[in-house]
Amino acid sequence: MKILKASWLICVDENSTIIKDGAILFDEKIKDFGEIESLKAKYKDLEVEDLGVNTVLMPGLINSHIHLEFSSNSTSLSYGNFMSWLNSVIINREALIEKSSTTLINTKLNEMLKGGTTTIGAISSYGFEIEACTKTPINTVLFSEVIGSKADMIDTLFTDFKARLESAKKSASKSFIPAIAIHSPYSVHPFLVRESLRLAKEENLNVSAHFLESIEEFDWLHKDEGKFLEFFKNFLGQEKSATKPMEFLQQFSGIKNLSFTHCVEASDNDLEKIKELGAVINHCPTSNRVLNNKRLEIEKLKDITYAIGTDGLSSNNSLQMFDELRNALMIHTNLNINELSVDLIKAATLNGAKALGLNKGRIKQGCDADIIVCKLPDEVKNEEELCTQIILHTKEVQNVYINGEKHV
Ligand code: MCF
Ligand code: FE
Repeated sequence: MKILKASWLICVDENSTIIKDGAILFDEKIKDFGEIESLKAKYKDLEVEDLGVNTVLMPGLINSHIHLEFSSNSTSLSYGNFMSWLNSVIINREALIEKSSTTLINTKLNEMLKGGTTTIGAISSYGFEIEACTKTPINTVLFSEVIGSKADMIDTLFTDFKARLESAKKSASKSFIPAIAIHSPYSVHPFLVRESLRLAKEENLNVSAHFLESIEEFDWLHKDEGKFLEFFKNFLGQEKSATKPMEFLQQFSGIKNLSFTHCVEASDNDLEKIKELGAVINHCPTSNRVLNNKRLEIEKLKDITYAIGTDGLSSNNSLQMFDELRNALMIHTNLNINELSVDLIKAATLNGAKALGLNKGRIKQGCDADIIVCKLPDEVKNEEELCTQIILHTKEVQNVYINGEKHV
């Protein structure tokens, strides 16, 4: 067992507790924490490792929504509006997937680890990132994705989805947890939604879905019109949406660990339903900016929990959580920066753990010891500014512990 001591300890709890000269005692779980002097007095025989000046101990970062399969993209996809992006995905998808090798995904995971990410929620359409995810120390919840709305294809699509899920299940472990993603209300046939949710309930699997990220999706789902009408007519000969947003949401009742990604066009009623379902919103600020020029109004969410995801390199220039947090700070201009920073750190740790159903994301007795150490360039005098300064100044972290083991 080990005691680590830093200048600050961010606990991430209901009261946003921050402890000056704080310390944590842990093996694979957190055993105790508090002010260094009280821990020293309690555990006289244990050695203390002082992490140095201007250091911060906090829970590891949880990237609740990422697509590793698109890791080879940098400039191939079009940004600015959702339809251009979608068309560019259709054109470039095969080439991008081809280039996203296990070696490339390994490299990305390693960079993420150095940046303080200790857990990811990875959306998987093909399953070829499984190998890299089972080898990285980063905890992975792997969401096998069901997608497709063509009626004459549903049997094939469902069989393929189940095969991918089964292959993920073969690698299941404490740090690799198979789960289910339903791509979105517009792209998944109601039969596939129903059957994959049935499976999720039977096997008690986490579920995640993209939900109302573009105005085009809103117009199509609510009114059967807009740019999606053209798209569906041309590609699938379909003129009516198969579901309404509320009908889609209703089907998720009874899922324990549930999250919806984006939700920037969700109505007040939709948000009310999301709250009732106990779901978490995965907030991907950069993706929303580049694909849809839209900001999730987090100030309207009130008691809906939101977590932070980078999405994939298909809609971001970085997979680093601290880059994403900096972008979040810059787009939510109507909120007090220091209060927002405290909220964002919680979103990137404890709320991510809620989205993924994990006993992580906070410094509390009994929680998994996923801990990072940030090193600030200089002294922070005001506790109120600590989270802001960390978000502004951290690119790589000093140390990373996952399940009590040191990896950086
Ligand atoms: O979250 C972003 C934007 N919205 C929807 N899908 C994706 C995103 N990044 C990657 N995707 C994937 C999705 O999982 O794109 C594929 C799906 O497999 C094509 S369908 C839009
Ligand atoms: Fe996504």
